[in-house]
Amino acid sequence: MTGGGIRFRTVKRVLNFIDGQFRPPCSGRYLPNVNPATGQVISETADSGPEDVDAAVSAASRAFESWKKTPAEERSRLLLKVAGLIEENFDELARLESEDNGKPISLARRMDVPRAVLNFRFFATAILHAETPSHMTDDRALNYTLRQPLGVAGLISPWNLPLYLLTWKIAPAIAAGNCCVAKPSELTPLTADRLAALIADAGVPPGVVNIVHGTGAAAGRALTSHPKVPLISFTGGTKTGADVMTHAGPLFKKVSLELGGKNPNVVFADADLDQAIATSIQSSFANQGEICLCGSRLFVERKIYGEFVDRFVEATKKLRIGDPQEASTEVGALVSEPHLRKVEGYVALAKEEGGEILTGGNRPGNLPERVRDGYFLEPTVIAGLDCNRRVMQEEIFGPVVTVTPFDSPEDAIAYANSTRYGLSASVWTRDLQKAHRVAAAIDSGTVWVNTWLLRDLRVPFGGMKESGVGREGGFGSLEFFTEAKNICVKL
Ligand code: TXE
Repeated sequence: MTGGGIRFRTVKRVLNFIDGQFRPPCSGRYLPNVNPATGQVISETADSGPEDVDAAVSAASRAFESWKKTPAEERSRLLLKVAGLIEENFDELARLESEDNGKPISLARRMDVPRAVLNFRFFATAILHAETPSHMTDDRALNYTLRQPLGVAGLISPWNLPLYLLTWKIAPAIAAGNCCVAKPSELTPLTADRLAALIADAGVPPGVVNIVHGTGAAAGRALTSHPKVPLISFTGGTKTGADVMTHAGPLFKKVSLELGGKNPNVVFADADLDQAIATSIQSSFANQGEICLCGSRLFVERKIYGEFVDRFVEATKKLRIGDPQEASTEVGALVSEPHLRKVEGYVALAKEEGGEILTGGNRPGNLPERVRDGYFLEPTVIAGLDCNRRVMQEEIFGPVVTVTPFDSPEDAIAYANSTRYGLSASVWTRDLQKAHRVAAAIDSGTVWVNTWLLRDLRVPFGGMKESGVGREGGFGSLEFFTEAKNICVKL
């Protein structure tokens, strides 16, 4: 609506969720939230600071007194209710995730929302099967170990898999009997906002889950440095992880960090090439390459390098890039304009470093009208770079993959391990012995053999080197979100 040259437009305001109520931020300020596929502001997000975080921590501390005593069966019932409500609101959540992040709606439907449901179901049922270890000290004493919740968990999540990663933290935190204050990414607040309403609808008591929106520098840091938050679970960039440690360390918080990756994808000549190529297309470009587990460095045995690269480039060119809301779209928009510029900067750097762009590297020219101003980049394949080049060393986090030939398993292992990251890797071969040997030698928290992103929620998940600290997943998550207390009874 326009009037006298002034443009009025009302957009939704995303408020904080504290003590079971939606509340405006103390500052009264809001951050614009942009749909990256259109460049349009679609909502405004509470720009919270320490006062809001403090109010959320107080609410969580109060709620903890009764939540920690709530029987596991009742906690389980409430978490299952949340899972059911996410399922009932499946379509809306998938749409919101796609609009907020730029990802294809097909991916949100296939991955993000189903995984959010699963996260709640998995931990809701896991707590019903937890065991209490005991140790007999000959005939002198009986030891048994209680696992008790810590209190208020601080949960900081990123923008690439907003609902998926937020629920990966909230579900185990509250299943274990903690209350929490979650800080979603300021770039993608919409599904967190919807989840807050569903949590209230499910009957989870006020204060058990609190969500504070805002920037990392203000709201995030207020959480990592809050003295009454004894535990931080963080997923995000490695640089930000260092800042989290700087603030949480002196307060001796329990910290779990899931950080960046520069994951190798090693293809031996004896691999099933059809499968290796089809899956490598996914591992390179799914979610526009904005998944910490994406394989951004492809190493291919020299004997098949030419054939592999030809077929891989061919398949890359066929990827359908376009309006994320279209069911057939395979590659959507990058999350923000600054992020697009960062990724484009790496394409330019690759050329300076002597790399050859085999395909992609540009903003696509033939986008539909609705998304013409969005932050799109063609899926890009780069060859000819040495492993020590910056493009081969730094996390780009976009639809950009490098391809490099290797001659022996030893070379492949050395190349794979040549970065400061160690999150995940894929190895493609039909030789079982080689698969085991190479997988054991690669420095990363997860190694997939002849597959990618196949996740069993029971297994330990996390990174080596600068990809993180600690492991979550299965009972590992429940261990992280509880404190062990040994009780020794003299017999
Ligand atoms: O993430 P940030 P950014 C990588 C990727 C990307 C880079 C930077 O390479 O290009 O990180 O992305 C909150 N104290 N990954 O800057 O800043 C922030 O508000 C406390 C990998 O967008 O790490 C958000 O909620 N919190 C990754 C969350 O941290 C702070 C996913 C993550 O944002 C904070 C995303 C602070 N000082 C990016 N500063 C993965 N591992 O999956 C920011 N935050």
